Amino acid sequence: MPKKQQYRFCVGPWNFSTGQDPYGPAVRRDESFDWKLAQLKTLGFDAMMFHDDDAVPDIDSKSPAQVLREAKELKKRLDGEGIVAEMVAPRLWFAPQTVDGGYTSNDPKHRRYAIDRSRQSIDIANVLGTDVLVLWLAREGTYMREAKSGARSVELLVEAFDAMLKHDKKIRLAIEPKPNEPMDHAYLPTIGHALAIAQKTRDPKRVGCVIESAHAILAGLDPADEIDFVMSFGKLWSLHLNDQNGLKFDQDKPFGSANLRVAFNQVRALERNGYGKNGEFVCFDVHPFRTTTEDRWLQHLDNSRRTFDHLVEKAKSYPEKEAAKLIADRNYQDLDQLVIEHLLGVR
Ligand code: GLO
Ligand code: MG
Repeated sequence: MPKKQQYRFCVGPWNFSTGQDPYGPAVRRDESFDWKLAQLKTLGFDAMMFHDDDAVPDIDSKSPAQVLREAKELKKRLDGEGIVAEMVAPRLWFAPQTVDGGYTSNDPKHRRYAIDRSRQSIDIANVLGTDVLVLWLAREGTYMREAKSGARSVELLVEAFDAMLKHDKKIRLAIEPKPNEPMDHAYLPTIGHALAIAQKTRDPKRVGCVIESAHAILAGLDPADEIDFVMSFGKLWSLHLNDQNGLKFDQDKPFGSANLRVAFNQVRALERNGYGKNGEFVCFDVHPFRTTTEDRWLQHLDNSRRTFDHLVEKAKSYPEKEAAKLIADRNYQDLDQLVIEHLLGVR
């Protein structure tokens, strides 16, 4: 019997952000990791996402043995709080070695660094009890296209993914596509690109995706269509829900904050494809507004989860029969209004 669909929620430590941006410093106090961890259960979250250096701070200054020791200590703390590690992601965009990208850097030493660090992230994932390695390919692109060969970069990405798949027979690579920022153009901008490159690796069935709503919107796509598309391949292994007001910098607004209808359609797509039935989590990659004061700075997480829950109810109570009749009559004019009035709660 298929499992009942139910949602479990997840967030990363970076989502408790202090409000620093390129134009100004932090506006909220920073809190300890333990404090962040302790908030999760009270907010109704069951899991945490980890960059490798969230799990083991100052990771590059530590020996492999020390890194694993600290990962084991973290696992104990997570168990103590009843929190699961959802994924580990190598944070390859901070280090001096990855200024020009990691896997696609023109410098072989830097490519080696990126691959070694990714393999170490897999070891950390093993200790933390997750088989998902998230790859947000932040700097795998260029500021100007003449700086790298696009064709060679595809080969280099495949080489890097193959090295990770070879390192561990169980690990699944979940690529998180984003079209731009920090780079002018990224090499894997959409879910279609991620699925296509998976086919070139040594084990395509272990290369899948994470969708982030804002990233799809930045690519000019509808995140609900991206969800339907990747789920028809059985490859949506994680999800970063948030919102984005058009083609700007990556805003990471609370889920549903900019476009409730687009958010509703994402939830409908998750419902219709049974997201969560294989243990996948709903993660919110959201940040508080910079104007948010310290006493309200968990609200973006609570609000995103509440909006999600309400939209699940809206998806379940959507007047399917009435909609089907309008679709059969090709009466999309009234279908449009049906959706609007359903969301407004007046019908
Ligand atoms: C930034 C990304 C980022 C990733 C995270 C996990 O645009 O969304 O938040 O999701 O670093 O790798
Ligand atoms: Mg994200």
